[in-house]
Amino acid sequence: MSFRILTPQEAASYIKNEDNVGLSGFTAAGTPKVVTEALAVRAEEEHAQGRSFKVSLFTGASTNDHVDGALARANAIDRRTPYQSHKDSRNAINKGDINYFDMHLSQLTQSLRYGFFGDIDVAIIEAADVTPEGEITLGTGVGGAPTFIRLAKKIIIELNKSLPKEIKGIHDIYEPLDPPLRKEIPLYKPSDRIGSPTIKVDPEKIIGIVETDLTDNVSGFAPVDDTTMKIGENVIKFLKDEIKSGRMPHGMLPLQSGVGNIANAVLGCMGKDDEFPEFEMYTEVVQDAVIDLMKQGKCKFASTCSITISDEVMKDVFENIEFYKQRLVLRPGEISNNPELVRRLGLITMNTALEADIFGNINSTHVVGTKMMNGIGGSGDFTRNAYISIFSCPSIAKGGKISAIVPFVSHLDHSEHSVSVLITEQGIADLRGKSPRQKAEAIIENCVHPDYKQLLRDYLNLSTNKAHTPHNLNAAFGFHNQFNASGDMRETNWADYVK
Ligand code: 0RQ
Repeated sequence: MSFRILTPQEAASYIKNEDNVGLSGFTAAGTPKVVTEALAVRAEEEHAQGRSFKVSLFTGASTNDHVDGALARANAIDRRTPYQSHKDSRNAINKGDINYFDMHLSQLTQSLRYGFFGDIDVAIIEAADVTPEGEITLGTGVGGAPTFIRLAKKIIIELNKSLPKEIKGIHDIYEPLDPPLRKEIPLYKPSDRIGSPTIKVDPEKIIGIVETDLTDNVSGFAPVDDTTMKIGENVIKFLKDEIKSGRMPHGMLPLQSGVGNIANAVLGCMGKDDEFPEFEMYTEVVQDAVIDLMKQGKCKFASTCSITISDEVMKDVFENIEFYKQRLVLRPGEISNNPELVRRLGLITMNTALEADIFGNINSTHVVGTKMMNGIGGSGDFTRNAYISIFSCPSIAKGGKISAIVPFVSHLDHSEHSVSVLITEQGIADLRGKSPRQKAEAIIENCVHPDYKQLLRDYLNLSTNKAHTPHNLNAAFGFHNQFNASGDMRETNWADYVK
């Protein structure tokens, strides 16, 4: 059948107040760009007439300014899951205007298939191509698109002319059966293909096509500075020691890397180190640094959910798409982040902590215990099931007023049981095989900033009784209380807590 060409405004008019809307993509990659802008305008018009208009938004991960930015500014989001990282949606979440529930990315689509959050009314899908028979070739990110497309009552396609049709073949679409019928997912190495390059859907469900040529417009990274460089070097040192000591089978296991400046810097350091071996990745996001590593021949293959790269690097990928199709596969988030596969493949996972405590617990999400930053994203999917799980972060934030390492995390995302190694620019704390007291000593001596070492050594001695985990529960949030009171954790005085 031939599809109607719609304007973004016409497409947005099919979306109703209180609808559940699913969007393709993962990060800015593969995420729709024009219909949500029109939806934001429509919401503002409805609000001006005194009518309520909000939708619930389900995505693969974070999105772009056209989605979380525009819809948050228009106060058009009711529920939001599983991950966001836009400053406007973050502010709306923390004000209570958006009901955000933070989920492990791999779990969203199964939860939707079981109906935990209601039906998917509309799916907005960015595509490189769609045939009259309803065969869709996605763009640079997959996320939850296969499930959103199958469950949605109506589908709007954003056909993006900036995507080459030759991208077809880079995707590997596989949706597992749900429990109790699920079988083993038959993937044994990062480059295995187990699904289909396209998604087939009843063309009757496609209500129309909106044409666009907007690019993903992924923002660049902060240049590598002294701190991120040292973190990168420490991660590489740790991994090279593992190889030398024979604790890393087959030379190197597949790597997973989180998103952001630190992750990009760590990967950049791998490229500069001639002794670092060739490797493969099984990850959810490929950033600019990975494309460089592929060109160098250092990264042999990457399985991912999205290619989240700057427009300049994307141009190179599109111009040499056949080269990259041999080295990249794009999978749904449910497969890129699948715990069964993470455990089977033996991933080395590298994620960033917002805050860690001296016992190895990690807070990835909450600023000073209460304000949402982004969300847990895929970090839990990977960390809990890793062969070795590494967390890294700068030892201090906000010019030293915040120690990223505290007595007790103010929110817990990854418990000490799932964290193998903590790395800052100060050094490496290998936590494997250590008791809580031994972990605390390793973290304080190797990872904590000099300004905070003595304060944390003193904290360990505040424990009121002999205990396996020597906390003083009155003082456990002393750093946070001090930050809230004076804006500088260095001014913490333990005497205030042990009077
Ligand atoms: O604030 O931007 O105002 O300067 O937090 O910190 O050091 O630039 O690190 O950009 O890599 O983000 C954990 C948020 C780190 C991210 C987090 C302030 C600091 C700065 C950012 P400014 P950095 P990054 C794969 C895996 C969870 C999801 C995940 C994240 C800002 O990595 O969201 O891992 N992870 N997904 O100043 C208060 C502290 C702080 C602090 C830093 N202790 N207290 N503020 N900051 N430490 C990706 C996906 O799942 C898609």
